Amino acid sequence: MQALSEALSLRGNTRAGPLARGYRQLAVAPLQRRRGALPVRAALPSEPAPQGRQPEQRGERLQPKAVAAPPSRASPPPPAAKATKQGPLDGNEATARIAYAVSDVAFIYPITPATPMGEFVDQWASDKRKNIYGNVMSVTEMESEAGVAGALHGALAAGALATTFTCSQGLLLTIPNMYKIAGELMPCVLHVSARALAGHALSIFGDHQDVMAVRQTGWSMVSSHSVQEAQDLALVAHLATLAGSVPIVHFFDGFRTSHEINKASMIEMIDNELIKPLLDELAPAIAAHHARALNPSHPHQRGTAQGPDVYMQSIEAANPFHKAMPGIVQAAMDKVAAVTGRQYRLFDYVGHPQAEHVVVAMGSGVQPLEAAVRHLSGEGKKVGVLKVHLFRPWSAEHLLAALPASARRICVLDRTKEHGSGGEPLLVDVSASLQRARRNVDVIVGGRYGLGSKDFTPAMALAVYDNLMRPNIDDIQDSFTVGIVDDVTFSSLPYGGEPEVLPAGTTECLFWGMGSDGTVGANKEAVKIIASQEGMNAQAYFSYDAHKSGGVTVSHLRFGPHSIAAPWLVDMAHYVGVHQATYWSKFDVLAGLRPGGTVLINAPWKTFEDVEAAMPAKTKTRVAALRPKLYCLDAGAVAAEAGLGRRVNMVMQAAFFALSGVMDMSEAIPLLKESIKKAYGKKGEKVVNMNFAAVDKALEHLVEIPIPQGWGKDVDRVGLGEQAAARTGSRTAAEFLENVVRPMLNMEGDKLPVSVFAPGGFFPPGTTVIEKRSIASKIPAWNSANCTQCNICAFVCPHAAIRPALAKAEELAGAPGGFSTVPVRGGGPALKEYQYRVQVSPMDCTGCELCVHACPDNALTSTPAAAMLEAEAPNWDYFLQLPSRGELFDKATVRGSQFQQPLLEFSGACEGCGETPYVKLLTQMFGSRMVVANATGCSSIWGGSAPSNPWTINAEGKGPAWANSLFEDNAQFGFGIQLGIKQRRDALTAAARVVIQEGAGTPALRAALEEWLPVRDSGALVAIAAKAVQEALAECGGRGAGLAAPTTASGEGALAFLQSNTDLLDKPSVWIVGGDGWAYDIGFAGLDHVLSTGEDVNILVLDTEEYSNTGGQKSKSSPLGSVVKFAAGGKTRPKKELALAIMQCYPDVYVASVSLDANYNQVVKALSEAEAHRGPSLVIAYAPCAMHGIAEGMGESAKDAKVAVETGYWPLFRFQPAEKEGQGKLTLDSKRIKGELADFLKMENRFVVLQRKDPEAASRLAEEAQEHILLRHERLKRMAEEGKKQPPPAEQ
Ligand SMILES: Cc1ncc(C[n+]2csc(CCOP(=O)(O)OP(=O)(O)O)c2C)c(N)n1
Ligand code: SF4
Ligand code: SF4
Repeated sequence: MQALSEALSLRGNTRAGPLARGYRQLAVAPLQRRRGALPVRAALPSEPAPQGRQPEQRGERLQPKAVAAPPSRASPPPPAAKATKQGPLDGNEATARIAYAVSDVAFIYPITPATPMGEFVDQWASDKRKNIYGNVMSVTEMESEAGVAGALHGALAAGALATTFTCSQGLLLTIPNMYKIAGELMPCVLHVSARALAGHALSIFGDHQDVMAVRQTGWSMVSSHSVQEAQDLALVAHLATLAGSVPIVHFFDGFRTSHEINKASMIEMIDNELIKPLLDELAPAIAAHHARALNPSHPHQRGTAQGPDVYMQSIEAANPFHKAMPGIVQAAMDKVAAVTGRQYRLFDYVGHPQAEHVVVAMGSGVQPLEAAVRHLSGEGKKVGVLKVHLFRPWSAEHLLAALPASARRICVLDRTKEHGSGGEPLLVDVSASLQRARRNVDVIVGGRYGLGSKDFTPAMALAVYDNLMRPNIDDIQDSFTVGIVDDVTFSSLPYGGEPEVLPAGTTECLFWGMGSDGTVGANKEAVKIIASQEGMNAQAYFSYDAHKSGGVTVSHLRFGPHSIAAPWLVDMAHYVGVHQATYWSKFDVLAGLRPGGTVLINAPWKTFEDVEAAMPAKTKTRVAALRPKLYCLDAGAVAAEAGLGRRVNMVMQAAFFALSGVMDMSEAIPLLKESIKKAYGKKGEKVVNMNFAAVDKALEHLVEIPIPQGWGKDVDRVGLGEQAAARTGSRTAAEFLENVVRPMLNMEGDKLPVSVFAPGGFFPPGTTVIEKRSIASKIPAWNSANCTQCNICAFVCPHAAIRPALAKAEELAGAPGGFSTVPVRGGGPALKEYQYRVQVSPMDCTGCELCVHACPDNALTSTPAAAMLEAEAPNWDYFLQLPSRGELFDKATVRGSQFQQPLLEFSGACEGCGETPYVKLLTQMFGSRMVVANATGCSSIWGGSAPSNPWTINAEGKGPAWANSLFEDNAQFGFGIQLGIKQRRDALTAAARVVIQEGAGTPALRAALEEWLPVRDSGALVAIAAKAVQEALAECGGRGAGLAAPTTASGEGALAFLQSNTDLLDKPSVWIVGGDGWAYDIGFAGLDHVLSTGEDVNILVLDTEEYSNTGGQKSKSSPLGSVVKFAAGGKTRPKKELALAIMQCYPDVYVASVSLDANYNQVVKALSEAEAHRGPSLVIAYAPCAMHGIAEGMGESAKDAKVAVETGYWPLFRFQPAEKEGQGKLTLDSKRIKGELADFLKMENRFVVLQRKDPEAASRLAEEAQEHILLRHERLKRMAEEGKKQPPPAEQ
């Protein structure tokens, strides 16, 4: 094994030693009750409060609880476990169950990975589930986390038992109110799936940056390290906050704990029946909370302004409450232990009782450390790990009591980074505690790990101990990193191979799936099925790439007879499932396979030659070395035959059960079918039966592929698949693409060293050009005979994967044979010499079929991908070499726009996404001078998930400059960009005038500047004049020294300034782009403000009518009666009329409501008018989304969009402001209403679901909506009539 690892350079050295690969049982000090701990009763008041108690009124003070003496290290064994239900669940659900059970009110807002907690409580509330007080929780979604925090503060002030869930940027928005809530000593728990913060980049993944950013707010902070703890300590937090009247942040690691499904023997759900008595004991505390509430019958004032005389004393007055919290939290831990048998302490120590080397950490990272401790103890090392459960208030006494007296060398691990600090927070706290207690140790060092969910494994944990155990104390590295290669500041610790630390009998599996193929869902079900077996434990974790759909998913599954505490990725799998045949040739899918493991590939291959033909060199090396058992199964064919399209999940899952031997197939099949019923029952019997058929057929198609004897000596040949992947047509910096982008795309980004990344997080444009995802099963084939050359196919394509080509006869001489063309239609003599063709990029097409359905002439046919890939790949490569002929056409027409190079291509959006065509069109109209401020949302994810940058450049190197600031501040961010540009261009104008006045430069330059000055602010006219100035400046020789401002006194100074700022001669077109969640909710205040300023910015709202990026939650744009997340029972309030509101408030704002699929011309017109308007513009664009559940699929979304407009559901109009208020003109482009709203509602699942679930509510809401639509239409008609009476608006 070791030799093999070295040969493959995969895992480095595996630890030597006789015990190195075995699972070691560590002799841990017996769990003992700590002497001196506060008796539970004393900490948790048990006396009922007197009726009508009004402490403030009677001059009573809120009393802090007694402080617990620090415990000694001796503890008695935990009490026996009480019977509770077991269940495989993830950290979010485990936490939400407790929060729901013990709270009456929740305010929610979506943010990954905390969103599911909000979704759970919303669902349970809509199911009318009762909490332990017999109440249904009141759940309200707010417009942002700032709103959540304000509402939470209010509910607490009113005496409610209120809670919330959030993380990352959301947690940051709550900070101002966190201070208030803590300052007012309110009992409350905020549950956090801890996540990274957006700095140089956004990251939805886990670390402790967000919770560390609130450690100063005065909230207590409780850290859970596993799914089990997330549940248990959630309860501890709720109990302790009530007992101590200090609010508590309860946090656990985002994704690793929040999304890990785990059923170890210890995952036991605490029944409400067990919780109830604990809360009963706290009745006096709850009564006190009620008594302190704002109430006119016993009023008091809070939140006053205080002067220097008393402000400080008032702060210090709260000291006793905070000092009491450690004792109170421990007491709550003891209470929970009494009912569950699971005993926690503020600091839990695991390891040798006389350990010399101790690591301190918190979060899921403690589990690899424990594994390392077990491993090293097997080698006789005296090591240990101190796990922090209570981070705030920091209790030095408890820390010192838990730390073995023998500890001489201490390492503190932080899962956060504080640039510029003397050390990360946990390190600082531990160091200060030891120093202040004069506790002598030889060394304390700190290290960082796991940022943004970087995997932290036992091998890395061993490296941390190795560092600590270096013979020479001076060699111990401080402020190190582990898990990366830092070749810039050389902070990283080297680490070796993974030790075998899992319990005997644990089976590990990896599944490579595609975003939309159902693999992740199937694995979630598989883990539940396995875990439901007596004596079986299972764990599942999922990693994803950045694409919205069609991206790579890797599922990591473990199961076995013992509990599994392993929060790190599988890298020695017994089973690897490759659910997409192309992955076999694209990724190093066998990198995580153990020798002799089983591999199942979803492919039609029947022989080893078939398999080999698609094997890249790396896979050949691995197959030769690992000699896996290979199987193929044409799951695509089985799924298609069963009517399931490309959802191969059930087929592959059935085969997994058969091959993994996890259980007998006679047991597995009924369980699988049961899970199918549960998963698809809502979709009807037909879908259930289709999945049954897929399961039944799966094993018939399973083919074992023996590896021929002696095969594998010649492993250097490059497989066909690799050749295909190498065909890139790259147009951006080749080195960066090869050294950074490609490894990241190949899922090998973890191996990249620090030195390849530009500090600041900048990425070059156009990197998606090398992705070549090849995810389409069918690709459109062009029939030139039917084609009328309208270019609508290109217009609607979300991925810029189909484009019109124009070529001169002489250029066609070298074209591939299949590059057939026809004479171009129309355009007069200028186009006479050109031939026309519609060209598809087969490897970038997603097979959504939008173009096929949009083609009015039946000139496109969906054709099996294999044939199209072969035929069209050379044609596409040839097409890319042809020059762009955009200048021959008017950009502001549907047809002409599509001859312009799209500067947004091959994004990671879902197949058929309705957002991208708008933005792609924008780039075709204004791309070479566009600056985009993009709100966080789908558009920032499909538009900017490293390394995939779909924003690209033209042949001159010009293209949209794109940036994402945050979700909530996008309007202000774009506004700032606009003002910055304006200020700099004003300076340019001043310099131009000085050059002219002073006679600087050449006469040609001055003439060019004279031409430029009057048109400088016209995007349409300035380009030619700007080019002339630029050429004339180049003729002047010399180069400006980059002066910050022109020296107006000097013509030469002004000339130098012009020369160094030529990139501002063109007029940048500033676009502020985002979704409805941003525009209607969290960013509305900013949007409103920016529109009120009169500045020349353009705002495009991609209105999917829900928060699509976080999974489809309600926004104020969501329509009446739609079933969206956070409105599980159907939305009962109408959609906010944003366009009407803005027209009403700000008559100088250009406003349009558009729908690309319903009226191509109107969109082009609206975007042109918006851009030309010298003031603010707002374009609200209807964007069909995969979340809408379009019955006929996203390929038919245009049909829905048309019916939406016809029925008046989505009106089309444009409001052109006039110089004089009241003279603006509204053009109603959807003049007549045809048909009824019901015609539209039945086309989409978001409405149909309610019709099924609650027909009475559905028809009532539909009636209301119909009425609203008719009234709105009449209102728009009236406004349009009014507009007609006005004089025509002044030329802009
Ligand atoms: C302050 C903050 N809260 C929550 C989030 C999580 N978040 C990211 S995108 C998004 C939804 C975006 O919805 P929308 O604006 O409608 O755009 P769409 O995804 O539909 O295009 C949310 C809630 C965040 N990034 N920042
Ligand atoms: S099928 Fe979809 S992705 Fe492919 S070319 Fe047509 S519209 Fe574009
Ligand atoms: S808007 Fe909808 S269709 Fe588009 S990427 Fe987002 S989830 Fe997918």
